[in-house]
Amino acid sequence: MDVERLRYPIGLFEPVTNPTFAQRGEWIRDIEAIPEQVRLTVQSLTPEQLTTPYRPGGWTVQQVVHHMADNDMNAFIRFKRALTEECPLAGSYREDLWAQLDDYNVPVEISLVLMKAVHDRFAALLRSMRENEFERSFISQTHGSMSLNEAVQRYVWHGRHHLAQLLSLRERMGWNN
Ligand code: NI
Repeated sequence: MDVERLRYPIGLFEPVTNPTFAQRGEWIRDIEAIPEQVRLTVQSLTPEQLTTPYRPGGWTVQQVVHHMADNDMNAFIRFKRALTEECPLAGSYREDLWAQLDDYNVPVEISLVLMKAVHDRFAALLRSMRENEFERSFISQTHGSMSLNEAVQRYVWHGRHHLAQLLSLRERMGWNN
């Protein structure tokens, strides 16, 4: 299997331009479900399995889980700033360097709890939003102007994307624990 397929098991992000109420409801349910799915995927892994790269040259399982929590926190802050400020310039973060910092050595359990908490807060916020609020936007330093409609979809894609990397590794390695 080629490396790009291992890296992007669900493909690249492709936003829906004018999502329906039903589509958005599905994304919110995904946001609520993903932390538990990640938990089920990694909670029984051994220390050796947790330090296995999900692809050659890629992050380990443990780094992927900590990265997911870091990304969720950043995304939640960007989102809330756009709801309360006029098109703010969103902060960036060096995910490659964050993954090298020492807090990535704490047990994955800590990020599983963190991820669940951020996702539940995010889902509650999304359920409270009026249609026109999804038109609000922020400036991403990597993607330019981004509406909250798109930001929600990116958030869901990001969770599914990394979950699929972990599931694909489990399957390739034949881990049954
Ligand atoms: Ni990521």
